[in-house]
Amino acid sequence: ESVEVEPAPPDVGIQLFQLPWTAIADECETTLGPNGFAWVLTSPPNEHIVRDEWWASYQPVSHAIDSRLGSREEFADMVERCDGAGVAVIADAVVNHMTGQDTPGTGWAGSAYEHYEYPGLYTDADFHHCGLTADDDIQDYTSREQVQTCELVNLADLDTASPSVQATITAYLEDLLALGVAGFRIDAAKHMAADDVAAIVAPLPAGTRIMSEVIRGGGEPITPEEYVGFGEVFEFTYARDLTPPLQNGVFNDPELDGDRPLHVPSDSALVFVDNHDTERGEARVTYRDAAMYIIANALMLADDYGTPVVYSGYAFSDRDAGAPTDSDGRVTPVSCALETDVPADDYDDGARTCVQTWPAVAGMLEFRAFAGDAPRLEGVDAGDAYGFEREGRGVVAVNVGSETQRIEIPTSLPSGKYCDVVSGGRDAVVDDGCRGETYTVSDGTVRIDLAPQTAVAIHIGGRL
Ligand code: LM2
Ligand code: CA
Repeated sequence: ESVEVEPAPPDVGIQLFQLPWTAIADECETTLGPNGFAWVLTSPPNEHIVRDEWWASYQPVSHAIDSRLGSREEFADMVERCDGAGVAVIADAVVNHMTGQDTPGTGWAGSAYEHYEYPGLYTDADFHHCGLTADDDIQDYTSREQVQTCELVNLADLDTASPSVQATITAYLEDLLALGVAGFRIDAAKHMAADDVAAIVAPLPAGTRIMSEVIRGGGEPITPEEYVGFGEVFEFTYARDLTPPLQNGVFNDPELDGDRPLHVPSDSALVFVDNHDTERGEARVTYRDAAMYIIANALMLADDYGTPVVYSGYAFSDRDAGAPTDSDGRVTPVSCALETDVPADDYDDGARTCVQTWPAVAGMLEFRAFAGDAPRLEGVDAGDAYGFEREGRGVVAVNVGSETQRIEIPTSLPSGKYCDVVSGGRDAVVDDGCRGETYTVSDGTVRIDLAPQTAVAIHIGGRL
């Protein structure tokens, strides 16, 4: 009768958007490590133009690791402290382009630059001048040549096919590896030929994680599949597919025997509910609606497809607004407190959402640790509710409607009383009780009465 299942730390990442290195180091020790995150994705560490908007980070003026988010020393210290807490660091690598500024200037760390001149680093000959559009900007996303050799919103487009440009970019990535990072998000990867990215990362040590951002676009010739040969890719289809059921309560099981149309294979896929671009764009479910956000994250973290990346940023009403800064212009370090930063009803602009501390999120990481590689079984639909089992390991159920909904899910979990990790968080079993709700499995079924807009998740490690 007794079932012993050892939890295995899941490969789950978290993007801490525009958070300074000193604050990420604190987060690794106080929240990310304890809650079981395997890695953290930082914002770009490169020297950038001096502007208040968050997107200054995406306009490099040199490959110096010195930015509004912290110095090189602070970056190195963060990696060391995160490693000590069991959290690897993935750096956002902006290497498709340099700035989009037409007028010369001086960067955050003092480097002089012009649009196509970066002294000691790149000169005009190192850039594409595509000559395909009036201003050399990308206009037609159905043209591979435009997307990869013209300029993305005027950003000076590096000639990434050039061996010397490739070598310079590789040296930048090697510099970050020397500071201990485990890998990279390759920003705007779609705007570089897959062969160029492959050549840039080929010299890096085996095991370096390469996470290409290739936004899948209908009718576009460049696909994420082109980039899986040398690493993982962010699969934008996942969040897009997740949204309609959350809005209309009509859940359709994904192809449970492996193939999901318009998805890269599970091992190559990084999945997310939203990121810093989509929360300012296409995402319909964000921190602004905490109940639905928790449901979306619970479904993602319970799923057997892909490597989930949780997102944690700051509240904003102006899409360009940067994170709050100190008087010296550096982004203000803010720490989230474990178990106290539950989602707020309403955030002031600039307030950190601290999603890494939400008990429901921490509880779902624990669920995933127990779910391991158990397959996702066929789901059950009941009104606006839906749920599924990870075979023999756990059951998740959600109700996206405005009425309480009963759902009965067949399960091979052993009979008994289980502690819900969404309401209870991680380590919810205490002194033979549960910090959250409890649900009973009997005769191969669990019956759950789901309050409006809630999720419930029970797992094999949470039997009372
Ligand atoms: C990305 N991935 O492919 C980033 O995730 C995304 O956040 C970046 O856009 C983009 N690609 C380039 O790295 C952001 C932001 C843009 C911003 C750019 C450059 O979403 O709004 O563009 O960074 O900082 C801004 C202005 C734009 C202007 C451009 C150049 O919004 O109007 O274009 O700077 O000065 C003339
Ligand atoms: Ca390009």
